[in-house]
Amino acid sequence: ENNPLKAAADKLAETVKDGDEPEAVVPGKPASRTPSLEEPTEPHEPLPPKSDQEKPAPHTATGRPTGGSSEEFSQGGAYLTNAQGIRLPDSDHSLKAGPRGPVLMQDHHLREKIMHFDHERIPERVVHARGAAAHGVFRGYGTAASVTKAAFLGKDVETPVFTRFSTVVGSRGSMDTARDTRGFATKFYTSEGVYDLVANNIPVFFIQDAIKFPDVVHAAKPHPDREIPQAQSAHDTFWDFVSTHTEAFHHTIWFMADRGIPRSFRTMEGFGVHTWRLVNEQGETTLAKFHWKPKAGVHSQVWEEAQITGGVDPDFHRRDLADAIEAGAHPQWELGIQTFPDTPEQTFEGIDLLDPTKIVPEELAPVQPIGLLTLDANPSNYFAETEQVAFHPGHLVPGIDVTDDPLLAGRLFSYLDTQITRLGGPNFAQLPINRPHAPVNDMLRDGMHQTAVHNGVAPYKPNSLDGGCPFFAGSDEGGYVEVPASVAASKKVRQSPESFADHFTQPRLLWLSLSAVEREHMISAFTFELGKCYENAIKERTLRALAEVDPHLCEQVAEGLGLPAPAATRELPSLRPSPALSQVGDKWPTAGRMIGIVADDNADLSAVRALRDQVFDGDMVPLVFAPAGGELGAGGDDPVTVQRTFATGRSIEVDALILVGNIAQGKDSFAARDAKAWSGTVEEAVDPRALQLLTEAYRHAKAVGGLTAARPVFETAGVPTDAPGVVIGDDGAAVLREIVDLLGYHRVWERFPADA
Ligand code: HDE
Repeated sequence: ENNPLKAAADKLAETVKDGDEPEAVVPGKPASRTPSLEEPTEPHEPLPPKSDQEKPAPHTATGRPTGGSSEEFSQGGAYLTNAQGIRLPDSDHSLKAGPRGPVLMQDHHLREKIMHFDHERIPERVVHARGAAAHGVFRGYGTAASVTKAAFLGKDVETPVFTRFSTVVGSRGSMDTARDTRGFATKFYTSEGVYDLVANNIPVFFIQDAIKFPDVVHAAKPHPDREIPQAQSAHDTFWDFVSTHTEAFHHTIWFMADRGIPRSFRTMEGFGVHTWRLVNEQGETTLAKFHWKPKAGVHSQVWEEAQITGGVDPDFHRRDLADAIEAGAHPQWELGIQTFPDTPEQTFEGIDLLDPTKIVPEELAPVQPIGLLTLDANPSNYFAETEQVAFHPGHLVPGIDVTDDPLLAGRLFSYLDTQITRLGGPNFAQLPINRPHAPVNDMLRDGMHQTAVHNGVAPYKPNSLDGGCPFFAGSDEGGYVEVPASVAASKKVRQSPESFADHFTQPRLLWLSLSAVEREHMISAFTFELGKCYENAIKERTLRALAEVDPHLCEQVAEGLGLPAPAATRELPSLRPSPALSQVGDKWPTAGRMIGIVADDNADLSAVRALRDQVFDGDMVPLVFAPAGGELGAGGDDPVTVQRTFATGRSIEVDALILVGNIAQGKDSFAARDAKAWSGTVEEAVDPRALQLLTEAYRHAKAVGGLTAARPVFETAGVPTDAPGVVIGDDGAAVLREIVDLLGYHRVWERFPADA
């Protein structure tokens, strides 16, 4: 009945034409394979295997089928077995000569269990080691049809995707909130094969030529002698490199801006960085840059918040992504392109499009939306999916081609190469997460970890033994045909073009485009990072570079370092700012944001309940904070579940905070004792941990509110109740309404002293 060989043979019989002897192909009997003198010319499905090439038994010892989809290879059956499917009576005790005797070498179960465990880890990615990922769907708008024939961008075409976000420098176990660039890599399982958009959350890169990648990464990674610091750029080798290699400055200034400490993966932009070449049905080409725009808006943490988060919740971004998806708040990004005419110069408004350290301001070339990404499912196994996914900028579909960007050229080599080490051989495309959803007939054979059982005798072309299979596909059959772009005839040189030479105009453009508060953050970031360096020469050299960006920036950082501020070596250009580069100013949807509600047993619980319901009604997430776990009003009619105790919760988790009571505890209460252990004092009328929640949220420019009963907490904390973004009132619903309005701007930016 369910015989795959017969099915294949039947299918072939349908496609074979008169005179092709279809009757000769019957399961269990050898197919007629009289070699013809000429290579066959008609494409058709692969020939079925010969009888002596049949696959191994189609079922495992546990009764599971061996072939086909990924699930069929994973766990099944009600009993614990070893890897060979043998059922086991015990997996807790080694085989011993008596209960206190020596362990016997013949214990093959012990040996297999430990052997497998010993090899559970694979090498982490050399960069982007720490990541989190999700499944989703991409829907094309059809708006890109005039510039690219890529099928997945067609109107309402839905393509399954897998997106992995990452930090760059830290190891797999490092914290999520380090100041760093973030990776934003998406695998599209399109009908034409896999397309990978391997992007970052910063639109430019440190270097203009891939040959320098090991240098920048060695400089950013921990020092080779002590292997510290972990996941940090704030150390001598990084700033040594950046200050001596000023083409890195544009990328560096971007991650010294708030972009280096995103609030969430959900609030990051993504950038393809390089200029790509798009091709339409007519074969016409257009140059393009890819942008991901988050529907939730671009939003970052503030520095102290990021540092606290690194300690109290190193998995902050990973948790945030998974929780949001599980709660049904599916994050979305719009994919857009900036397009430029494919002229022989490959420049736009004087910007060299092949230079990956340059942006094209959106005001000069608008980002035009071409599709929507929705992440709607968490991985079911971190290792199988997030760890084993293998991205590669060279995974391209017809309609998207490369340019001569020298950084891209090196990437096209590097990603495949690194997977061989990381995934243990060349067959990683067969891993379930990497498998294309389009048919694969690649003639690649054997190698470490080969899991396919290939049929046929002729994995070469041309052949006649396998009926000429597989066939070539030209453009008309969906083949990937490279654009016959001209290559400049020139002498071989190790040189960059003169148009790559300006390292400071665009960093200045970013500085000039930021709001006052973002500039303050950038000054603090440079001051912190350089303050962590030991060598004065490195600080002084970096200050000289900052002087080429802006005198105020340079002077402020110099003051913080206690060093003289150098002057620029040239007259600084006056530039038109690009408002699109600032994260501040827009109003964004508040769905999916977290609201902390702080209460204790003495608080008005009906107000807590009402607030919680209203937060839910606004598609946001309420988190009830209280001195102890369990329930508020326990034993009553409608107790309130506590989600965070003062011991387990910190303000960093919430976007806004509302206090319902005055959180004052009797001296003998658990809360008072716990608070004493925490702060060494119970003198304050208000629990010191509630004060900390409030002062932190206030300092981090979050909207904070309270019912009138909570006024003493604000007074004891020294938080002025008339300050921007502080809302006190008798009506909880009204307080929440104002808070939500403030949340649309992400933070109460007016609260920061900003005179930059
Ligand atoms: Fe990568 N990069 N990269 N990179 N990159 C890797 O590939 C490399 C660059 C990016 O979630 C590695 O599988 C070189 C730019 C992301 O699995 C490696 C150069 C951009 C990820 C590699 C660059 C990126 C990587 C390490 C300069 C943004 C994580 C593990 C020539 C456009 C993908 C791996 C994931 C990962 C090489 C520069 C993005 C070593 C040589 C520019 C998002 O192959």
